[in-house]
Amino acid sequence: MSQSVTEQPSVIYLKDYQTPAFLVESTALRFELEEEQALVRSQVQYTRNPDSADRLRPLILDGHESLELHRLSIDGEVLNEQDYRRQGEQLIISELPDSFVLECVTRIEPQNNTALEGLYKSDGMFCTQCEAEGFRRITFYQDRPDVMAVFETTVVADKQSYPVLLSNGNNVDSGEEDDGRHWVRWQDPFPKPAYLFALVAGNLEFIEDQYTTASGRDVVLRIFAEAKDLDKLDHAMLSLKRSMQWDEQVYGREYDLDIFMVVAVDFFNMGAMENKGLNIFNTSCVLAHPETTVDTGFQRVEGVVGHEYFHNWSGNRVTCRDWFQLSLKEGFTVFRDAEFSADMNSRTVKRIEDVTLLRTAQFAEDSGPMAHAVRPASFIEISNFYTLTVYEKGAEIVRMLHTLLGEHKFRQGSDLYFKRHDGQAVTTDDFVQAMADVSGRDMTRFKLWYSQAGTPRVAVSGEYDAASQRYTLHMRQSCSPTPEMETKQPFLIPVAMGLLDQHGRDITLASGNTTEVLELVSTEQSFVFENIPVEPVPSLLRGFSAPVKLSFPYDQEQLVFLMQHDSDGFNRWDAAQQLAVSILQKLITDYQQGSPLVLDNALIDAYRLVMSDVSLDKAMVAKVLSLPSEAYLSELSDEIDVDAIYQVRKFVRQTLAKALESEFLSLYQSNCSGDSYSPDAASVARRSLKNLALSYLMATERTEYLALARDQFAQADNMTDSQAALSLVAHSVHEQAADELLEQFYQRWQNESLVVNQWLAIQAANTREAGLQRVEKLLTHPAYDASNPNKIRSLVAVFCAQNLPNFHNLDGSGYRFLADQIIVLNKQNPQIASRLLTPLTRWKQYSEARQSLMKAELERIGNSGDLSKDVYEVLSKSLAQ
Ligand code: B3K
Ligand code: ZN
Repeated sequence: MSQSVTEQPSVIYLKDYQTPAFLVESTALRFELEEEQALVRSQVQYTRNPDSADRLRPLILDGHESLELHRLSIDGEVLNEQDYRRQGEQLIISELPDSFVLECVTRIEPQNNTALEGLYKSDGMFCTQCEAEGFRRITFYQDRPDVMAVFETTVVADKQSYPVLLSNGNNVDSGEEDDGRHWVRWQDPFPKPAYLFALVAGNLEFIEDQYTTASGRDVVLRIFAEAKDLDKLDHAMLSLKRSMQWDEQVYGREYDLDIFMVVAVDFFNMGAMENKGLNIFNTSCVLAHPETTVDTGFQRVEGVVGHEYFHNWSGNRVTCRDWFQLSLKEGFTVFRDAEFSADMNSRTVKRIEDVTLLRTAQFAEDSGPMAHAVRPASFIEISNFYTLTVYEKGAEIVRMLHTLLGEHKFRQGSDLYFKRHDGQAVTTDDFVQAMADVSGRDMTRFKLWYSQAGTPRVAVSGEYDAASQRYTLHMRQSCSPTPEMETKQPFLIPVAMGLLDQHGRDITLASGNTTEVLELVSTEQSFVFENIPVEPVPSLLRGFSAPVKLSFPYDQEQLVFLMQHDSDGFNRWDAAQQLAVSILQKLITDYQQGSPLVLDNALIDAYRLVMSDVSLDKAMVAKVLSLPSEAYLSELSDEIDVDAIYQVRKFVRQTLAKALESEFLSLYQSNCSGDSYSPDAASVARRSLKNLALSYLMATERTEYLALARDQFAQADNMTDSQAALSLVAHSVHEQAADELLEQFYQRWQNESLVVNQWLAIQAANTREAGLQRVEKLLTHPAYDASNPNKIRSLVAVFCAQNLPNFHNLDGSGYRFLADQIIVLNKQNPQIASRLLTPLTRWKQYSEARQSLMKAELERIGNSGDLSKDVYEVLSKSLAQ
């Protein structure tokens, strides 16, 4: 469905939810796959829903306008055109019996499906993506998550071209036909909504393993990919087995089918999809090999495999009633995968990474035109709500419940939730109710986290009275207005905290603990601590216990003190961040006023301290020594001054590099190792520190370090070291060397699509002048494919999000380029088009000159013709600011 910017789009409201008029007992599907079409026959057993008050309600089926309807019959009787109505995306049938079988034959063209939703082709293989509303591109159905059915699926295709035919559940039968075609039948005994349906047909190979569940059931594990990628599946298999075991140990959840399959596909709109028993993955989230994959890639595979696997319970066995409840499964599952990754690697580092993402991207979303509650009240296109707010902030809500209840009660709550709702489609209220029931707590105020958008601010001050040995923390919370919500009620904010004495030791608090969780529930509140012998330094929001912007008037000395002594690893890192942010922000003001830039020695001294602190783990050191990103500095600015942020950050990096050159060199040397590659946490940490040191050495612009980087590039036996060196040289002042290495790298890896994506991304991020021309040239390079989302993300999205000086060029060329891309993608792949809009939606935060350039491009997109619902929604909300 497409609309012009002036047409009224239909907005869907949570308050309008109605139970479905009919329930589905069973769904049988038959797919005849051919090169020019697919014929889909569905036979669905419907019964009128006893919970639906109106017994005369018609059956309303969803069906995309691209569906060609060939036949519709009820209990074997063919319907004529006057027996039903096709209206927009719906097919409506009235006057139905209470129970009947509806048979429907549709014709679709997967080979022309460029939106990559429903049934489409990726590199010659058929695959599906049905969440959220892709099933309606396959057949007419009640395509909503609260309609759950058992599925039987028969797939028929040419045997030579498509030897592997997969669907959900267990393989129950198969056979051959005379004409070279074959078929396989799958049955999934667990009732599921249509969004969890999956089908794959292709020329695939697989690796196989097995897992015995805690109760002794054997499960076959298969991971499928094209033959050339078969050597890149071991890490995913290991991650899968670890996930299965972790979910048994931590949540008491076992796998429930006899087989669990994962398929890697190259054309995919997002990371992966948790279809029951048949997960489909973007190759970027499943393939891993030391020679072609960087350390963060290995960790991403582990995290995403875990995430999709954990959905089997948090998402599939217990699913969402409607799409407003998306965070029910996504927030909970992100929390689960984060804890899994924390248990497999460094807990503190994982937390630092997640909070960094939240503070940069989610906080920006929460203060922009698309700001929405974790459980939104309305949407135009649900695909636009697979956001950092629903996922990451949603996970923070679950983490807060965990903090408030404690490990043991939280587990009881989760057990109750799964037991009470197994096989049901439920709401975030149901989830919180299970936690309320096991803890006896009233969660009314807590639930505001689901319904109120915006990032709360918490301003804290401390007051010490030596005579009475009393320390008081005064807190004040507020939350800025967001679209459609002017005023907010106070949130329940759990503030985990401790107090440090003059030696940096934790003071034991009245509870007998050194960390306490304060519950801030009103606008203003004070917390009193008795028997505090000296004026303490408070350590606040330990482990980032709530998704808020907390401020305390620390001076530099106190921040350095916390950096050295805080028993909470996250807060040690955060103190360093706060120190760096305050110094950078002051320099940004100096730059804007034309004052000379001079770096405060406090930062240099703090860095030196960290480098010599042997108690810290290497990954932590690397995190502490990384300056806050341009994106984070932008998020913290009232008006984003692109040039100042870019120049100041570069100046600070260079000054640190020169001041600490010998320290960085010895850090580099002491972390080089002759050991063969392993993606374990300690080795990853060592490489991250080594490559961070190399990045500072390269920032000095001295030629001897170019030689060092070139050596590393030439000798590396793994992609992490090779790519780190390439990216540093490519972004350096040594242009000739940059070109040489980029060429060598391409020659070597041109047949590895995922490596080529990295090669594109490195060039897209290059801030040297004429960045746009380089990107435009790459658009026509054989390495690029404008229909593959991974390529678009690597080149276009990276340029627009990470190449500040070039994208924000004051001649407007960067903005124009992005708008041109969106206008094309709006027709081809609306989901990707709408995602790409993000940098332009922030137009209000820039200088007037940039504002008008960005706004003009948004308007040009609006006037470019039929807009998809996806683009329409983001565009109209952006322009309405
Ligand atoms: N549930 C899918 C997301 C589907 C997005 C569709 N637009 C992946 C995940 O969160 O696990
Ligand atoms: Zn998910």
